Amino acid sequence: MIVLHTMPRIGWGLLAPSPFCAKIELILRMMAIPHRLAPGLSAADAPRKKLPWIEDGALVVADSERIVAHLEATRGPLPGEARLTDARRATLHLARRAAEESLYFVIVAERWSDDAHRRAYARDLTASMPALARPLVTRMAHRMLTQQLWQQGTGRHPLAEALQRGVDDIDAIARVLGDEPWFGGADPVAVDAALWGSLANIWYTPIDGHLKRAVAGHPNLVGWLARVAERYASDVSRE
Ligand SMILES: N[C@@H](CCC(=O)N[C@@H](CS)C(=O)NCC(=O)O)C(=O)O
Repeated sequence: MIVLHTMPRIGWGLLAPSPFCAKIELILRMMAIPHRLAPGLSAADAPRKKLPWIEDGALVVADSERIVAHLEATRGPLPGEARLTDARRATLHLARRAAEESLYFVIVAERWSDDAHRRAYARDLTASMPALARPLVTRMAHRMLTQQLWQQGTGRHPLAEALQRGVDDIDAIARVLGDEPWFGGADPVAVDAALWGSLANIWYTPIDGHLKRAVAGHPNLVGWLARVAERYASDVSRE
């Protein structure tokens, strides 16, 4: 049984309020691999100091990209992978990179740079904690993420400009999906899990911001988000 160290569920129809954690729980569901969740907010014990990571028997695997590669190598890839052309596989690789190395930081900026958004997000993220700890955890997370955004570069742009970069990523990802039901075409592939982790973390959050409006402008993405949720995450509370 795989143990998935992940961020705690906070509702909203999300498997996890982290694109990378949601991606790995979703791929485990898509591959029908038995697993149990070990939720927590701290990455201090994680082998690479980031969530998610997994234990597969005695083996520890960190980083969502490495985890997917490990699952595919040990359990076999999803059937749809074999039907991808090399060109399509390359396009999906780039779309996933855009989501995880560019859009991700804009999601964080939208959540944490705007006061109203930060309050809404932090309230639900810390809801299960003792009341006294909540403001402290919120302040620490805000400080850490503000530093990360600055060091990565997204935080050096005015928020409106950063958001536009995220909107451009979303527009491009919508074009990659086109009229297909899945990013894999007729069948879902691992990139569906990765992109759902990112886009569901925009679509299902209680933040009515630029990024959600950008997703709403693409009916193909909205339909695909619902398709994934219905097939693989219908048990997750929307509260
Ligand atoms: N490249 C990593 C990124 C994981 C990541 O950024 N995780 C965030 C949560 S969304 C984290 O653990 N942040 C804690 C920290 O930076 O201390 C992956 O694909 O797993």
